Amino acid sequence: MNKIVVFFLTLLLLGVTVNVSADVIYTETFDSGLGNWTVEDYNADGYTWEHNNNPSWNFTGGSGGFAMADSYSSYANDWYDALISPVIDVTGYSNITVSANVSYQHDVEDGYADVSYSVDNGSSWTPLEEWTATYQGTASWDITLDAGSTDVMLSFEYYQPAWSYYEYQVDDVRVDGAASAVPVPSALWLLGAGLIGLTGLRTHPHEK
Ligand SMILES: [Ca+2]
Ligand SMILES: [Ca+2]
Repeated sequence: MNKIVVFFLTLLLLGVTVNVSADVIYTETFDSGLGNWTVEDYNADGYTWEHNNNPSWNFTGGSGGFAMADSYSSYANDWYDALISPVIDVTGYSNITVSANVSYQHDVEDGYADVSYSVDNGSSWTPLEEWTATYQGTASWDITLDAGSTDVMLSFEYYQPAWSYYEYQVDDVRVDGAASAVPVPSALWLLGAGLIGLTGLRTHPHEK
């Protein structure tokens, strides 16, 4: 095969291999606690998100432990509370997808369960979802990050202006992304590897 053709086929193969990779960036199953997630008790009543380790109470479609803002058991008069992720490093990724298993059972007028994200360490939040009707199961959202964004945070917020027979549950939070184009140093390294390979091909016949 013509050496030039081999050279460009090699580059093409390397390029395709690098650009199609999709990775799991982050997962949290809440099976052994809330991990390094934090809670915000916005209405400051002492009732807020907590870990629950009773799988028979997990109505999200997930398994094992989960996070829950539990109106029913607490008997709290109202809820305004958020479950907030740690900073998730998404440097080098694009096409970010967030997914989670959730259970929100709506029975209080004006109550809602929402999902939002922040790219500025929690200073401001962008809505992804706001459920004002019962929703149970897997949900996912695509996030388009501005160029230069390096991290995201997630917030699951529960608002109930009265006691509810139900609750808001979250399990199996996952962040996926596609690896961005290869940085220049890596591209040069791959190019170098390709050239070494070609050199080997060219010199092989002379070794006999
Ligand atoms: Ca779980
Ligand atoms: Ca509260």
